[in-house]
Amino acid sequence: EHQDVLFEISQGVATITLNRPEKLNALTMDMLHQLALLIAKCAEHDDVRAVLLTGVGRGFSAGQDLAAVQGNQPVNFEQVVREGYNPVVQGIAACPKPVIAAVNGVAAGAGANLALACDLLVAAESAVFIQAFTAIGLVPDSGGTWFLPRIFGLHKAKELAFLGERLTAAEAKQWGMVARIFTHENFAAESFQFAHQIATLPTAALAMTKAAMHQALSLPLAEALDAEAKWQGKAGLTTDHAEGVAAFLEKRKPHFQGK
Ligand code: T3D
Repeated sequence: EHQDVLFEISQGVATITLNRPEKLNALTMDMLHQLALLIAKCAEHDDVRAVLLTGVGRGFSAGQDLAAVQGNQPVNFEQVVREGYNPVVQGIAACPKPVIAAVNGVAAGAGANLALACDLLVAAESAVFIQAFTAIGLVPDSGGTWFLPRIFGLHKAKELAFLGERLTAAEAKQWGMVARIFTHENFAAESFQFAHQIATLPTAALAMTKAAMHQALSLPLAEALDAEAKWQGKAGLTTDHAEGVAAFLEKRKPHFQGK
C-alpha cells in the first residue's frame, strides 16, 4: 500500500522520506501531521541519534499542495499554517537530535523552509531553493521570515522572498546554508553516511549546543554567557564527556554513546 511519508531507523539514523514524487512531494495536511508525529517519535526514541529528512524523485518538496487548497471552498490559511506547518518547524527546533535535510532536488515554498528549519542541510548538485510564496501572493511561512534574515542578512532575504528566484545548491553552499553537496548518483548513500557520522557524535552535547544557540539568538551577551555556564555544567556531567577526555588522554578515538 502506498504511503506518502516513509520512515526507517537504521544505525542510529531515522530517515523520514517524502514519497509523492509525481507531485514533487507537495505537502498535504495528512503528510504534515505524519511529519510532526515522526519527528516527535525521533525526539523520544533512544535508538535515534540523527534524523534525516529527504524526498523520493526529482523534488525534495514543492511546498503546500496547491491542488488541495484551490477551488471554491474558502481555505483558512492561518489554520493550515498553525496546524500543519508550525508544529513541524517547532518539532524540528525542539528535537534533541540533530535533524539533517538531504535536499535531493527542487525545494519550493514551505518545502524550502522546512529544509531551512533543519539543523544542517546537504544538497544534491541539482537541488534548487525557491521562495515561491510571493509568486502566488503569499508570505514566507514555515519559519522563512525567521530563518532567511538570519542566514542571509535582511536584504538578501528580502531579495530571495520578493523575487522568488532560484538559489542553486552551489550558491546555498557559498552562503553557508548547505554543508555538503553530493552528486546525484551517490546522493542517498552519501547523505546517509553524513547523517551516520553525526549519529556517532556526543548526541546530548549536540542537543545542548542546539538549544543553547537557539536561545542565544534572542539573548544579550551577558545572558548568553550565563546560559552557556549552565549548559556546560550539564554537559560536563555526561558519560560522553568523560569518554572524550579519556580517549584524548589515551590517544585513541572516542566511542560516544550519546549520553
Ligand atoms: O495553506 C496554504 O496554502 C498556505 C501555505 C503555503 C505554503 C507554501 O508552500 S506556498 C508555495 C507553494 N508552492 C509553490 O508555489 C510551488 C509550485 N510549484 C512550482 O513552482 C514548480 O512545480 C517547481 C518550480 C517546484 C518545479 O517546476 P518543474 O517545472 O520542475 O515541475 P512541474 O512540472 O511544475 O511539477 C511537476 C508536477 O508536480 C506537476 O504535476 P502534473 O502536471 O505532472 O500532474 C505539478 O503540478 C506538480 N506540482 C508541483 N508543485 C506542486 C504541484 N502540485 C501541487 N502543489 C504544488 N505545490
